[in-house]
Amino acid sequence: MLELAQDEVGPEMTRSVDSQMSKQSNPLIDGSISDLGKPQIQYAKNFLETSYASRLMDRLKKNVEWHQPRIFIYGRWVQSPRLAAWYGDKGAVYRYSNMINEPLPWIDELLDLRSMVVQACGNRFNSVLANYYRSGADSMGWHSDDESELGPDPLIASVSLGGDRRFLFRHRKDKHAAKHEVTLEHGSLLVMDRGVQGEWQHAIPKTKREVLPRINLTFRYVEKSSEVRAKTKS
Ligand SMILES: O=C(O)CCC(=O)C(=O)O
Repeated sequence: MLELAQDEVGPEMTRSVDSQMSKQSNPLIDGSISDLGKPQIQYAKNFLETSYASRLMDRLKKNVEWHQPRIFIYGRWVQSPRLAAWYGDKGAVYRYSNMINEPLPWIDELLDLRSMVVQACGNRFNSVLANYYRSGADSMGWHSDDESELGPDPLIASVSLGGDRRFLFRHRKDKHAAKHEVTLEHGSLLVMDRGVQGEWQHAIPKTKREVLPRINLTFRYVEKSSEVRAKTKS
């Protein structure tokens, strides 16, 4: 594990995981989306203390190995409209948009955050996709996190840092179903419970508004059998 340099970290970064989280006894609250049915989306606005979230954002900007992947969508290869990085346990290989992502070894900042998220959700995670939206021109197209290596019914936990962005949901099949929207704020945690990916797609649209840069971290569990399958196919 990387050692955090004391002078860069500040006192709060060295405190226990518990003290970085919101003081609520259960930091997850039901979010504003009530008619997705069960399962639910849960949103904790103040999951991280604001000052901790700000320092974490600065450190992740510097310490994550950001790159701009080429992704295959609508039948062609294009530059992804954001920076990204995939971290996880050895062997947590993740394929999406026709890319095979070998995990980078965990860095301390992400391990600490994973502990907090595990504690809040009671779910195990062996990997995290980091996305860096440099401005309102960066975005994430409609998709579900439904790759086979995530298992049939994954729970996804998503931490947001930096500028607010709109997070949209639309039903996968029912085009007439209402769309839903949550504003993802600095230091928040959004949990998409089991079943959501099968029914709904989500997206971060581009915006012309002045928005601050944003980092999003989606914690996932990549199943072992699929890791092996991914390796033998490649
Ligand atoms: O940036 C976000 O909040 C969304 C990220 C996302 O949809 C994903 O990683 O699958």
